[in-house]
Amino acid sequence: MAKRKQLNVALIGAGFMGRAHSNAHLKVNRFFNLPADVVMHTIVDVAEPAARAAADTWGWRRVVTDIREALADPAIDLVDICLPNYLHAQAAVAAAKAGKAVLCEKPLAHTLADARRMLAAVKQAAVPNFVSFNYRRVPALALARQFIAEGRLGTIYHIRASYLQDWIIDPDFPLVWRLKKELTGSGAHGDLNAHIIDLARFLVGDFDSVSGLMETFIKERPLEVGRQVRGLEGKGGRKKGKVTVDDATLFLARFKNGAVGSFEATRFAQGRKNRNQLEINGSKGSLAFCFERMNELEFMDATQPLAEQGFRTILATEGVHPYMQAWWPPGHIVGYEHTFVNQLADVVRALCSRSKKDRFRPDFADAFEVQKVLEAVGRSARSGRWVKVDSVK
Ligand code: SOE
Repeated sequence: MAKRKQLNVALIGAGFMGRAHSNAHLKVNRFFNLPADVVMHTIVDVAEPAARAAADTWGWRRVVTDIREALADPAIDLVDICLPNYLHAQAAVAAAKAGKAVLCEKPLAHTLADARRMLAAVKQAAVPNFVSFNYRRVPALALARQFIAEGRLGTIYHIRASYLQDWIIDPDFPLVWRLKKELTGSGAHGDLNAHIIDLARFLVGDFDSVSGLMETFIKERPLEVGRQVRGLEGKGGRKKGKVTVDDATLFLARFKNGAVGSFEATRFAQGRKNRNQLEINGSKGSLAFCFERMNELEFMDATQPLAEQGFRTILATEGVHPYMQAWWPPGHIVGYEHTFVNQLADVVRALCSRSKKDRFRPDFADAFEVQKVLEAVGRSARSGRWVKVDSVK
């Protein structure tokens, strides 16, 4: 039998996202029929116990604490970056220079300058590049995109998107890296608005201009002791430090195709845990989605007879729905972790194909566009003016 193509992966960062991606690497060939096998070759983390624990849990074959060792290994094909935002650029640029394909967690970087550097590096090295805006791989949202591409919504007028969480609402929640500008770039904005900006680009189109406001409700928090590993937890000490990012960012947008939108990201929406939701209204219909019911897409088709019109709920779990052929019988729903597996299946297909139809989006160029929108909103919040996204270079 002919030997199947192997894709050797080095995953960098054994924290929360490292777990989500490890699970994807482990599962992808067990559920998807793909042209290559993913090999969980190397796990990298500066903290050796964390790297060892990840290797034991997920089956990574080799443990290293220095990324340079993984990049120097000619066996490695794909570098998967799951580090805090401020470390993305250094890792991605080095991986590109080493000729590796790069998958990077979102947002692309903590600053526009770093994002630009990363884009230039993958272009110069001509390496395949992918960004983990995983919500594009929610089957119901991929279905939304199909409906829009087929013209089922007609001309799009509005997108109304919000991403609401509440995990830092306690003023004693510690000053974790996600609340320090120099490590994360921005707060709810870069963490959550980045996702809905990417989804808006996926579903509606390119941004023209934005007008935003940002607020920090809790200005000081206990300094963190220890390290976050599993998720978003954290332990605070006695000393306090300054919060240097936004707790909430809201903005209005105009799109190049004439549509308009409103966007809101906050970690202060009591009771909303991971409520990534959007509604899109077009001349022929509307779509609505909420991640807390992620298997469902609401669709209103205004071409139906008036007496039958209204929103209906599509349970996007049939084999005809995007990605669902790989999973379970209809109605056997999928969850958060499946979005990362679906995404990795698309990465593997893109790496094995030269065909345009297998091009993976979003890539670094897409994520740089998201970064420009983030930056434009920040500038607008500071100046109180509308900002053209293309004025951000
Ligand atoms: C924390 O706000 C977080 O884990 C984000 O960093 C992720 O990107 C989002 O998908 C879920 O919430």
